[in-house]
Amino acid sequence: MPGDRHQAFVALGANLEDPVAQVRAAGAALAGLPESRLLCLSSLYRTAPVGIHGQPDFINAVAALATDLDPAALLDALFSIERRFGRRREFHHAPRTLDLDLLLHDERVVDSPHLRLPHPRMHLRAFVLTPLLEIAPLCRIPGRGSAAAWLPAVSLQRVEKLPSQSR
Ligand code: PH2
Ligand code: MG
Ligand code: MG
Repeated sequence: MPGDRHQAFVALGANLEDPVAQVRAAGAALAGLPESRLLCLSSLYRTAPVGIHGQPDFINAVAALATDLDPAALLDALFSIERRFGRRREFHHAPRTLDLDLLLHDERVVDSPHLRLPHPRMHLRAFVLTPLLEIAPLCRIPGRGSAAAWLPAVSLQRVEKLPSQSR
């Protein structure tokens, strides 16, 4: 089967221009990644912005992929989807039509200027942990242990699951 070499998790986020539609369409785009299969897409969540002020709520989700792509190739493919969705990198944390973040690639630990794995802030973000744990309740983050153990630390971050008809 294509994509059976590795398992990867990707965070999806958007807070501009009908973000629910953006995240749904991004899920479909992930299903079209080369040498990969979309295993699962979480529910969509409406979430309060974290680390930034004065921006609209985000819509977030997490996808599980089986992939033959190495982390660098997968990251390139994610950037090219972001570009297709009109993402412009105006400034750090600018509002975005679509943000795709590589969270985990097997149990790999990578610390390069272009890519850090696991994603260095994933364990501190309810908008990542909640959808991740929905689809992978036993997920472990290399160097940080069980993802579920970090949830109490982020319980003040607002995360609201959208009813399935609006997904
Ligand atoms: N992404 C960020 C910063 N803050 N907050 C929420 N709720 N959702 C995000 O996707 C998000 C954020 C940087 O990429
Ligand atoms: Mg991000
Ligand atoms: Mg990003």
